[in-house]
Amino acid sequence: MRSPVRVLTAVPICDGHDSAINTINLEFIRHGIEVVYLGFHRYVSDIVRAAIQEDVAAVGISSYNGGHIEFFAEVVRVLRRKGASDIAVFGGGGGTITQADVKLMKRRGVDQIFFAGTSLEQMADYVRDHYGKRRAKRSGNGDLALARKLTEIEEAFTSGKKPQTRTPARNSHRAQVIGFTGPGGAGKTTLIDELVLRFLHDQPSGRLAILSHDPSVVGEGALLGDRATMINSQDDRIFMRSMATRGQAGGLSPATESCLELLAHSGFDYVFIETVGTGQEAMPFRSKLVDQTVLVMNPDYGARLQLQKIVMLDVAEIVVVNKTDLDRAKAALLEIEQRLTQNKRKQQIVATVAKRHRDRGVDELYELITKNGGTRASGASRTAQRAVPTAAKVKSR
Ligand code: B12
Repeated sequence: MRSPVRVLTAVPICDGHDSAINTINLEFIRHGIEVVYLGFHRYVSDIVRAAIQEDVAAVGISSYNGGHIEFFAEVVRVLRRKGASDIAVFGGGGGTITQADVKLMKRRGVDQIFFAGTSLEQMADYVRDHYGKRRAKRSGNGDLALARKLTEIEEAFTSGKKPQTRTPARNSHRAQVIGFTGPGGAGKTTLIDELVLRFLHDQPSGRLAILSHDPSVVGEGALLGDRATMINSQDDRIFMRSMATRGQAGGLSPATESCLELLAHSGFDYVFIETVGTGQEAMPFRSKLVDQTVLVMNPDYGARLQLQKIVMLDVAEIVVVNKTDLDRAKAALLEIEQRLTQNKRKQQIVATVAKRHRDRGVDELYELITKNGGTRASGASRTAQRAVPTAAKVKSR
């Protein structure tokens, strides 16, 4: 079995027309394509960086506000300059792109432009027929080569082979790996992006990798949309890779462990791994996979009894109650604290409002993750501990 075709889609800088690309993304997914969506109002440099890191076969741009001749050509030019000329550039913009414009754009290396009236099916077929070829190996040590190695690992799993990965040297640097999990809608992606912002300020020469997951069925398409939320993470010091679960239940993909092993030994200071939104029974990180586990919860989990059923509350080193600006937050913090006390382990609770700029709870979480050298709880003998905010402290914020 072959891996699905992967493309990146985006809307250029100063352009908020995203309704066309949203429709096209959904049609691509329906046709078995994995779509990494970067969002609207995006710079050329962000598009090229994302295309390289995600190792997509092509970049699809939807442009309505003019400037398309220069913008598309610049994406082609920068891709070539970075050694990624095998990534094709295509797109559309309804009646704002004329036949004469397209002639010029093609001369500058754009592969294809679709005019108003083209059916969604025709465009999806074009992508599958033209961008589905197996990619050649890339040598070197940079992001370009790393991204291709990750693709090779994913492809090996899809075709049922175990990937050939080299065992890292004993004393080679290994990144701190932090696993983030929790139910859908708890705010994991926004929280990670805020932590990345703090990392970029705090560690001016450090590098961090993100491995982010979205759900998909075997052989089907997927919308890999975390980049559209992770605005701060679109930075040269951040390597981000979006993965579809490709049929595996539990929050991760069959290839996650091997990809993580590679990333952890690729010179990054940290690797943040984000699962898809998980259910009560999920325990996505086996002990050797991550150094610390962060469970991100929404205060609206229902009745208190529900907490007894969430397995990750027994396992996570840090429990984040996000969205503590919601009415139920104070009660949720008390209930979760009591639930953790039963475990008699060294677990921490942090209250955050990740969507709020400069949130103190996110600052505290960043400190916990980076400065304390980990909070790994090793035995049942430790007492439950709430180092960070109490419900009362949250109220006073
Ligand atoms: C919907 C729309 C809006 C909505 C946008 C909603 C949203 N979130 O996207 C609203 C009302 C908000 C809006 C606002 C504005 N709009 Co407006 N808008 C349109 C409109 C009516 C439709 C565009 C669209 O979505 N088409 C649907 C797509 C699916 O079909 P299509 O365009 O025919 O595209 C085909 C192919 O090109 C292909 N395609 C398109 N993109 C891609 C990408 C890929 C990867 C692929 C493979 C294919 C592909 O798919 C289709 C296949 O049939 C057009 C007019 C028009 N009829 O085109 C104006 C239009 C684009 N808007 C225009 C303008 C001026 C504006 C505003 C600046 C108005 C203002 N003064 O405030 C603002 C700017 C908004 C912003 N922030 O950037 C102008 C642009 C003029 C120009 N560039 O010279 C247009 C052309 C209207 C006009 N005739 O004046 N707009």
